[in-house]
Amino acid sequence: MTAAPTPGFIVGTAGHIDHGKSALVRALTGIDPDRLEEEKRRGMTIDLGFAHLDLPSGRRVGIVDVPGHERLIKNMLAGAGGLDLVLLVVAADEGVMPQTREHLDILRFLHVRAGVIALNKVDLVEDPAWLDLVEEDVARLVAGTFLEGAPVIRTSARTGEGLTDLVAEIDRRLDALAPRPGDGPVRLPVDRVFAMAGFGTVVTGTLWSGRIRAGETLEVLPSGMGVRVRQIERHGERVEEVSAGSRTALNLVGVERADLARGMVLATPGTLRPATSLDVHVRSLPGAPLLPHLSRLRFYLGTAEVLCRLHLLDRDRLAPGGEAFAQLRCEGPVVALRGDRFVLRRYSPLVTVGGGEIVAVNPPRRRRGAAAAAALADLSAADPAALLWQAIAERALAGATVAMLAPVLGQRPEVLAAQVAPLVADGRVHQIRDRFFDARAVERATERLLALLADTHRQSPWRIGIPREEAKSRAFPDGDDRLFAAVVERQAAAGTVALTRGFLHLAGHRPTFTPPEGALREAVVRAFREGGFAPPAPAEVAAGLAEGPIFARVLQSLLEDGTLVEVAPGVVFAGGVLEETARRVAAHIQGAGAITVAELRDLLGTSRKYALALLEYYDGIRFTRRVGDRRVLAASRPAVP
Ligand SMILES: Nc1nc2c(ncn2[C@@H]2O[C@H](COP(=O)(O)OP(=O)(O)OP(=O)(O)O)[C@@H](O)[C@H]2O)c(=O)[nH]1
Ligand SMILES: [Mg+2]
Repeated sequence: MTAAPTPGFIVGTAGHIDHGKSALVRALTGIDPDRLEEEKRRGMTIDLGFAHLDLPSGRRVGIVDVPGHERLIKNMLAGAGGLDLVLLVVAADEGVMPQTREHLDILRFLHVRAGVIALNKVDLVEDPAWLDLVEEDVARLVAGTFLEGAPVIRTSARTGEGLTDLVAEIDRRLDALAPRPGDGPVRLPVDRVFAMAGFGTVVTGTLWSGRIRAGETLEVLPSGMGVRVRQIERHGERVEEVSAGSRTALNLVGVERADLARGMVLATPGTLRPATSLDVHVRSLPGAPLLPHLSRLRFYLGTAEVLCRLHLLDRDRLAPGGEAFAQLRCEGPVVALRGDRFVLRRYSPLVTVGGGEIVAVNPPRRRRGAAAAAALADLSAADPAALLWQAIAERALAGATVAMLAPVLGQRPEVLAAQVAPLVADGRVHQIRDRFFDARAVERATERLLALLADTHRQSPWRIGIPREEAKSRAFPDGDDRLFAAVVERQAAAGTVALTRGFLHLAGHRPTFTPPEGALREAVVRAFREGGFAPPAPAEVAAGLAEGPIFARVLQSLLEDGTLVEVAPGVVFAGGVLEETARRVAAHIQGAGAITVAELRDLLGTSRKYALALLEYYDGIRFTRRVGDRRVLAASRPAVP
């Protein structure tokens, strides 16, 4: 086994049909990229072809050869996604042609970083002035693009002229390129799937990021199916591990050929999530038609093609050459990450109309308007820490673990754990066990809680406060329970709130009563006390004393502070009476071993209705325990129920 391979580079061809892309690949590598029988018969490339090239520096690069035919742009797009450097081929006899332009447009949208231009078939041109003219044309074409200033090498795939220079220039340009990230999650858009006799299913693709080791389990997206990598091939050689920037063939276990197709993505499990809605920045080509809001377009990302609609946010149409923040609503799942580049083509006729960059994956629906576009612009400018903070903020009071954030941000959980630490340290994010919360959201909710308590005290000074659970659901809707507990604890420690009989209240608050309320409280308590073991129904008490809201208020206050206890709906005992019955129940059970409803009825000289309500109440608070139709004392009963 060798040491971990360094990330590699992929060189791709581009250019008009018949300009000699495949011929150049063959001349440079000795490998014919046109592998299909139909391609050989028709003398044109139909689908992607692959080869590899050893450069003078000693590095071996993967080569992707694309078709030039205008009807095969879809295949070209599947190959263009993973390129580091493009070899733009322009036939010297024909010069710049429509797909020379269209391929260049696509490569610009995809942010291909570097390139070399081959002015090919120079053996067919005798007039050097013509070559100069074509070269000027090419210079005009690439002016203002990533190919401006790129070397133009005059070549002939037929005679071999210029090929040494071409190889040297490719090598030199790659020297200047930073390698792809090898430490990110695995991401491999599938470009080919086939079954090999006695070998099972094989997929090929360009590894965009991360590294894959033999034996590892990957996830197929969008289906989410798990697959194991049995064997890895890189440039036709078996290896134990591949890194980003490699043409890769994987022999997979646990999957049928029919379960896989071009357009799918293999990824580190849990790091990517299919989406149908995307926040994007789009740009339309100067020569494109006007694109109205809701235009139906074809969306290309990686090796995938999906239909979508363009939801313009701050305008009704995108003018040719214009740019805008927008949403794409896709008709099928796409596997995308922030920062990915994509291409848009018209549904019909099939022409490239634009492209752009993903700003957010599965974003909330945005109401159209300038504010939505401005929010998207801010989001697009945010740095990784700000994005992480925002992803946490979007989870509001429910909070998120790094494992939950990983697919949202397309990062490994351990990378996110490192990124979140400074946010916790500087107080922007609260951590409770393994969950993270936006400090601003917690702050707002805490203020809401204090305001809610103050409000309640003002409106209902006779109440102790608000039941803890009700306070949570009103001030911390959908909030994490541990977060709420932590906030209450912190506020209690700071002396702002307190908990009494399960009611949350501001620390200084005590229930207060108006003189009529105070008088009524005494009268109501007296009525229930006098009822003893057969207390009156609340409605009867009300009828004798005071009807209406004042009675309801006073009764509630007596129930909340425990002066009265509602043992069953409509059955209310005075607290002291209840203690007396409990003492009698306990004494009876200790003497007789158990108590029945009839025994308690006789013991209290009351009716069966009260005896039953009392015993069920004692069962409920786990003072007694029911065994058949008798009650015994519960093992760990409250001292005084
Ligand atoms: N004379 C001459 N012919 C060439 C040269 N390069 C390619 N050809 C011929 O041009 C024709 C097209 O070459 P390909 O390599 O298939 O062209 P391509 O760009 O790959 O075409 P597509 O893949 O269909 O877009 C073939 O007949 C080649 O033999 C060259 O440098 N000189
Ligand atoms: Mg070809």
